[in-house]
Amino acid sequence: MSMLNFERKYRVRGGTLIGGDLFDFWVGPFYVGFFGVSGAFFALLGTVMLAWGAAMGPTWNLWQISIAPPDLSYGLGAAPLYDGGLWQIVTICALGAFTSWMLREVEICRKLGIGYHVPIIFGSAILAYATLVVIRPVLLGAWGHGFPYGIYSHLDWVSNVGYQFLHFHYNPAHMVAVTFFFTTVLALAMHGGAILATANPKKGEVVKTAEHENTFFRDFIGYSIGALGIHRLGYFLALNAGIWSAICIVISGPFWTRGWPEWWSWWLNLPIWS
Ligand code: UQ1
Repeated sequence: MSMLNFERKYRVRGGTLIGGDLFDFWVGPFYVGFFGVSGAFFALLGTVMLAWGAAMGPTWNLWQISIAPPDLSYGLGAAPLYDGGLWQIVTICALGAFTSWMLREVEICRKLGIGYHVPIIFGSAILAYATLVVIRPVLLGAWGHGFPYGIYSHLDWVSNVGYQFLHFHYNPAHMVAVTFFFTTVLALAMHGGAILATANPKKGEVVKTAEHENTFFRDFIGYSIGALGIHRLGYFLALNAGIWSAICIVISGPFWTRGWPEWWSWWLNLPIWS
């Protein structure tokens, strides 16, 4: 596979966290490294476990396949393979694969001599997943509190857990998380629109530069955050979306057991009303 012209500068040796030069190689355009090998191992093993569970299950309908966690009665113990054990292995493989991917990102950052922004923000996505299937189940005392691995079944789980707290939209941390998700998407849409409009003008117009982007937003909304600023803002918004998602689910059960609408009683009970 041929190299892109900038790769000669960036495809450099070293920066590995483990294994020295042993795994410091590429397959085509892809850096491998120790964590490329471990990531492929966990991803493959986890996928095979899911397929095995599907083969044992009642359906091959892609929408209905579900690999469920153990019954609550197993607590935090290891469950039999066909009674939640597969789910436990898949969970280990998923966390192994996600963490491998993050550490491979760290190695690539070290090769490039850049900061760790990318692996750090990917870590917030891993944190949100780990909160659902490890941290919260451990705090509640049973793996059975994790969500099932299936397309419809995980949606049913979200719905059921939501109704368990009467109305999950009253969870204040959920409100914050949703707001960060929506604002992330708004900012990314504005930024994508700005970059595409600047770089791909219509036929007959010249390609424009950063000052046109600033001018557009100053004309349009009276403010431009700037080329570096928009990326810092996007990073802040996306990081917080992951973090507040983790917070909103970890407090539901371990730290608040009643309906979320009732949490707002603190407002009605303020002494200023009497
Ligand atoms: C912005 O100000 C800016 O700087 C020039 C961008 O870079 C191209 C952008 O993509 C966006 C979306 C904005 C506007 C952002 C805010 C928060 C006003």
